[in-house]
Amino acid sequence: MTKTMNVAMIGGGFMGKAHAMAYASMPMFFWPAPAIPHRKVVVDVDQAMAEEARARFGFDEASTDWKAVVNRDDIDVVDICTPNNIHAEIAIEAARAGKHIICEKPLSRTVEEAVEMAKAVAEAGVTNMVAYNYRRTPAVALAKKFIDEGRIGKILNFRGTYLQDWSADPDGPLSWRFQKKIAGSGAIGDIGTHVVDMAHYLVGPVAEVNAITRTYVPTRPVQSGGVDKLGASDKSADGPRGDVDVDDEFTSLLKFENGAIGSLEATRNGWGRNNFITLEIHGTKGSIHFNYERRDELQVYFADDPGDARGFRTIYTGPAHPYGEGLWPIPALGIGYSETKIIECRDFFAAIASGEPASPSFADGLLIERVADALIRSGETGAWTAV
Ligand code: SOE
Repeated sequence: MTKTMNVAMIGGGFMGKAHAMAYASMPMFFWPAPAIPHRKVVVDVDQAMAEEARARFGFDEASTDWKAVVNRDDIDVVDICTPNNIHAEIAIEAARAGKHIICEKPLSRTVEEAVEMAKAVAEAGVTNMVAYNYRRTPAVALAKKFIDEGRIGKILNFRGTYLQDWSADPDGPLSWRFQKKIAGSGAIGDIGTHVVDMAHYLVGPVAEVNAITRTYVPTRPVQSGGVDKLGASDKSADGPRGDVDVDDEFTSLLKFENGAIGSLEATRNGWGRNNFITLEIHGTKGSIHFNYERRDELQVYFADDPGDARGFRTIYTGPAHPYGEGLWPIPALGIGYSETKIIECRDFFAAIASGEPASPSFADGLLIERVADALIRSGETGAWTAV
């Protein structure tokens, strides 16, 4: 009999929507499911928002008191979908209460917070995961399989980008994502860390970075209402403006511990790019290319193909590939953002059920914070900076 586990979700915004959909759909895709997540309580900043999230996302109860909820005996899992500034406080309280924890990315604003979070979950012995979902795109997991099988040989170079344009308009609202005290950093923490996670997953730990960081838009219109407004949908250019004190964009060179080299860049100001996450990896025996905007496809080149057949081939992911057993029955029917979150949910509950560590864990999230911190410091000094 599959166990039902009660989830308390803290934060009912964009990420709350993605996680709630995953809780509902995960057993529909992956059966037998490792557990049945039950949407027990959702917490938001005021009663009206919490009640709206409850009704919309299918939770039994709404609350505004995360501390009380996290300490309830009938809660098994705490899901942190809040802005970054309260990840640490909630996670540490939840760990002390013995709850399994999934936390949205980035794990924290600073390395210091991440150290405390990793320590708290290790001491409590609870399952812990950071929601870096893109590594769970089947094509990225297929790239990992080919790398682990040695199909592209020893990795020599990793080139990663994450380009978006939702903040290219200087009159786009001052989301919390532009405020250091809430976000910790800008493009580095918000989207660059996704690519660092995939670099760690596919290549190995980053050892040293050299970064250039830029803030192009120093002030933005203060946004109205309590809900984060990504992008320019709520323009109020004539209203008061507040300071942006994080990076808009960075570009960097990388050295990996295993000797591979590479580059990583991210921006939310790159007009025309939406969720342009690209990975290009070459090794001694072949190459891999992935672009999230064509996420059903993995481009691979194997140097050991016969000379007259060499060339990049396109593999459309489907039942023969990672996670294919639970997803759709025909290749290229379409992987979406939701599917990546459903797989993440399956892997998180599978880790709880098996007692094996989840991945990426808070300890992995801490390593990513160390890279983010090195990128910020290198951006300030211009020097090669050890992680
Ligand atoms: C905004 O840049 C954002 O919502 C990120 O915070 C997410 O992590 C990314 O998946 C989509 O874009």
